[in-house]
Amino acid sequence: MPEAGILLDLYRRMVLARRFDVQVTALTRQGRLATYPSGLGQEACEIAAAAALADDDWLFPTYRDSIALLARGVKAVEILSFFRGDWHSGFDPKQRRIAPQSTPLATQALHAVGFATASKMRHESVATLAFLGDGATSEGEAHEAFNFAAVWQAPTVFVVQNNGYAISVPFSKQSRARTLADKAIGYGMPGHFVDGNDVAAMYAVITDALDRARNGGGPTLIEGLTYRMEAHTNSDDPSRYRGDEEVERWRVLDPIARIESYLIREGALTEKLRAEIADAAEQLAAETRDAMNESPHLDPLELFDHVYATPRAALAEQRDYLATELESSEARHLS
Ligand SMILES: Cc1ncc(C[n+]2csc(CCOP(=O)(O)OP(=O)(O)O)c2C)c(N)n1
Ligand SMILES: [Mg+2]
Repeated sequence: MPEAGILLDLYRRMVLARRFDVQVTALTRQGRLATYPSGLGQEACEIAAAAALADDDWLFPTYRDSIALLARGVKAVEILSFFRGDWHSGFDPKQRRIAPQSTPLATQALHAVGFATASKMRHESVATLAFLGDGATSEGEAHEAFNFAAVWQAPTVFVVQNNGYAISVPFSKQSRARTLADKAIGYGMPGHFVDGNDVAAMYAVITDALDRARNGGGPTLIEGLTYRMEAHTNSDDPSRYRGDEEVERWRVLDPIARIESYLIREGALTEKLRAEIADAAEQLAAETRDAMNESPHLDPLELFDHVYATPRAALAEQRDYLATELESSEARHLS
């Protein structure tokens, strides 16, 4: 069991993450963001991974993992520029050592293995951690990443968040395997099936796997069994494929409530500290709201920058066409 100081830090980051997540979902309803895949209910996996990573390690996240970025220190407004429809990620990957959030399923797992292999060849002591969903494990890229990570003994930790669904497809239609962690045997790496709503367990298992990776022990596949409490994104209606009883069964296993009651029982979390953390979470929500209520100043013509070092004629033509369109629509607005 990690020591109380670490558990308190995990608890604090989970509370902030949840408040952020709830706030962002509200902002999508107000039309301030195009889309948001919520991590509500998955805080134990997300925060344990973010906290277990060393400063020099790299995180390879998916669209689902915004709260892990937050927990690793990326500013809310930088995370959200992507979900506002900006065409590139709003944060500098090198600053916090986080790759851009990947939407094409499982591609980030290959990037994590490639990056880790390069680091190993340079004799650096760096591990990479790739998040994947349960559905993503059915992609060819996941197989390629698992296989070559094991063959090359890449310092990569795969954290599969089995949240029960790939949009509307339940896990029972995704895999016949007893657990996804079992698949590790076939690739020749250790696999761990973990209660993904137990932050202490997730933190302990991920920390060990990262240490092992950094010390030349190769990759590990970790499956955290958890649940997506919200819709897939704000454009999904989960009542079409799952019942309220199932959601309520998982609500009882809420990862924040579990660690909170443990820390209170142990005397580590006082009422004063709990209130301070709640205040910090409210402040984060208010800052996020304020930042999102300002409209971004985006230049649609930026789309054409950085495509080619020397712009091609066809692209230059399209750029001119868009510039004329924008000028005339501006003129229409002004008249
Ligand atoms: C290669 C690819 N195919 C299909 C999609 C469409 N898609 C987006 S999310 C998703 C479900 C993924 O489920 P899972 O891996 O369990 O992750 P979760 O959303 O539950 O976190 C699908 C099929 C995609 N983004 N990329
Ligand atoms: Mg899933």
